[in-house]
Amino acid sequence: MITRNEEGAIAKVVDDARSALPGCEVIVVDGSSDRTPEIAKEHGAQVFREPSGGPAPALLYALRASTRPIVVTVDADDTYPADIYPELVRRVREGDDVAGTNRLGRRPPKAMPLRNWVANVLFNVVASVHATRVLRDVHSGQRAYRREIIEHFDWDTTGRAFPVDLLLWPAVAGCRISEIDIPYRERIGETTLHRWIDGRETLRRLFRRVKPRIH
Ligand SMILES: Nc1nc2c(ncn2[C@@H]2O[C@H](COP(=O)(O)OP(=O)(O)O)[C@@H](O)[C@H]2O)c(=O)[nH]1
Ligand SMILES: [Mg+2]
Repeated sequence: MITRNEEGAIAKVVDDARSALPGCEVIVVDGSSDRTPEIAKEHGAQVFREPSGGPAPALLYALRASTRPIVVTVDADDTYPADIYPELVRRVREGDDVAGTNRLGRRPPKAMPLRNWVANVLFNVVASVHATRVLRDVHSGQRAYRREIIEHFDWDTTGRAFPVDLLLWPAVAGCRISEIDIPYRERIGETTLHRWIDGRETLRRLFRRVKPRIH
């Protein structure tokens, strides 16, 4: 996970991950000015200072930080359910390249403002047309990845919408993907979402010709 000032949520998120996935390594790539990194360490996480450049380079650093064959991501704000981790990992063990989660459902969850939900649904319609297969939540922060998937693409870590490509590129490349419907909770602490900037950045990623650069 990547963290910026998640003092109120980090202890629970780390504890929940460790109890849902016994034996997992918890990696936190942090850019906080509060006590998030100290708390994460106290709760058993390995903490790294983020490289410069914001959340996308931090996330790529986190994805590459472990040598385990399956890497799971989550926001450190307690919005995602911990009890779904074992199912995500099971799916990758059984052949998925990416097992994602879908927060959007048929109507907006209470924790998501209507206009965010509508924008997210539209983003996924565009992504699905682009990938010629159904994608439901290109902005989800909770997914499991087969390690080779992370290593096989030359990711674009500019801007703030990197999770979009983490699902879209494998989909376009014909990788095996699934998404599980999950409930989405109210976050602990303040969001870092910049609605308009992040929306524009998402559209840039969705509309450009996807040329996954496989190493
Ligand atoms: N290391 C690092 N983490 C960040 C940064 N910006 C956001 N995060 C973390 O990225 C995750 C997703 O951010 P969040 O505010 O939840 O975005 P939202 O889910 O779109 O509202 C959270 O765990 C944040 O703490 C950053 O600049 N650096
Ligand atoms: Mg979040």
